[in-house]
Amino acid sequence: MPGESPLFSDKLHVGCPNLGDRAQLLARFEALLDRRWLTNDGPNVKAFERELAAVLGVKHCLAICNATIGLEIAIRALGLAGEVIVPSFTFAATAHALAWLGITPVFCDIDPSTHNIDPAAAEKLISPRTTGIVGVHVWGNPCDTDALADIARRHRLKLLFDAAHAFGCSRQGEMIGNFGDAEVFSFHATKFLNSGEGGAIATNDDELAAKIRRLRSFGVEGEQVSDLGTNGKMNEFSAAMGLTSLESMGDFLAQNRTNFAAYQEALSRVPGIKLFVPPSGERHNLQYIVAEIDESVAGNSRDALLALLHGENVLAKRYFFPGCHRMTPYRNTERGGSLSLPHTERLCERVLQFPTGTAVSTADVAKIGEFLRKSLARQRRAA
Ligand code: T4K
Repeated sequence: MPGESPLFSDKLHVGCPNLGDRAQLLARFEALLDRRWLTNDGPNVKAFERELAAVLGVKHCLAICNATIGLEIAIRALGLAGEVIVPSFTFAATAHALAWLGITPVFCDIDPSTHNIDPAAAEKLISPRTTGIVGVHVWGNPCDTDALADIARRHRLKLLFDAAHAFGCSRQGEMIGNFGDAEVFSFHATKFLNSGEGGAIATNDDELAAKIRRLRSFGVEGEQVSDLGTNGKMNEFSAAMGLTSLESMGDFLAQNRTNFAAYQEALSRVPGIKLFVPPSGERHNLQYIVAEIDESVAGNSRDALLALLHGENVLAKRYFFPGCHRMTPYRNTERGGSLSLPHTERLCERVLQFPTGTAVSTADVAKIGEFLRKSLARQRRAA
């Protein structure tokens, strides 16, 4: 309420970093300083890659400086060109990675029940210039990998997954990291598992892995420069952070699970706010608490709710507003602004993410729920 102190004295963020054991991290920093080996395939990077591959059950997992560069490297390694089909409902980085390489992102609508690319809609967008599909496992919920793989096979397209949100998630019991030609994870500070900045490309294809390895290090092979590469290497500090985060992954997950249950309970009493529930029977990191706001029931638009929450220091987010096809770099292109993607556009107006992770307690969640319940009820009575 205006004039009153906010619900929380400190800001509650979506994406406040999960931190592993501080003493262990500092010990790793000391050791890498003592070794004077700071980057270029150092022992922390090698260990991080081994551990990641073991967790995912994948043959190759190559650490990268961030997922955006990871996507660019994977796109180049797969030889994508011309047009690539991608959902508009994703973080700008997915589309940018394509456009940055001179490829036209062809924006596709989503299945509103999963928030992921709609395979049938994707198939309709295939043209003679199409070379691939980039699916995004939005909020860590797996895409329909079978349908997309079938389309890719029939049309001889490459299939890449942006798995930035999906570390530790599974589809039909198989860990994300094993689908398509390759999958790209993000270990950015805001992610379930973080290395400060960082990412990884997972693949079961030996040849592709060898190419990715060259491309992330200037295209160098031995003393020769064999490919047009870039610098996508992860440094030893990030890998130390990643290794330390991996050791605490169980604690991160436990907190996310408890918070998710608390949100389920708290939001069930708030009409018009529907929590997005991930598929049951799968592994899921629950790093995003996602809700859809039905204005006609809640009595508030999503943006009005956002302002209300921000006033109380609950810094909810509205990923991925307004949808890539309506963002400045794309909206005036042939494939952008004139496009109608009804499910994407509707979701972009309704979706909201709430804070979770190890910096958020179940008591915080209960307070947020109670605040929403009371404020919206008061507003409904006044209307
Ligand atoms: N593909 C997808 C589908 C993605 O979602 C992303 C990134 C990528 C690809 C590319 O991955 P990377 O190249 O980043 O590895 C954030 C993240 O920066 C971005 O990594 C993430 N997705 C995206 C969904 O969220 P912003 O613009 O929301 O970041 P920012 O700085 O506003 O931070 C979010 C909240 O977290 C803030 O309220 C503050 C808090 N925060 C942030 C940082 C960095 C902290 O409390 N501590 C911190 O250290 O994009």
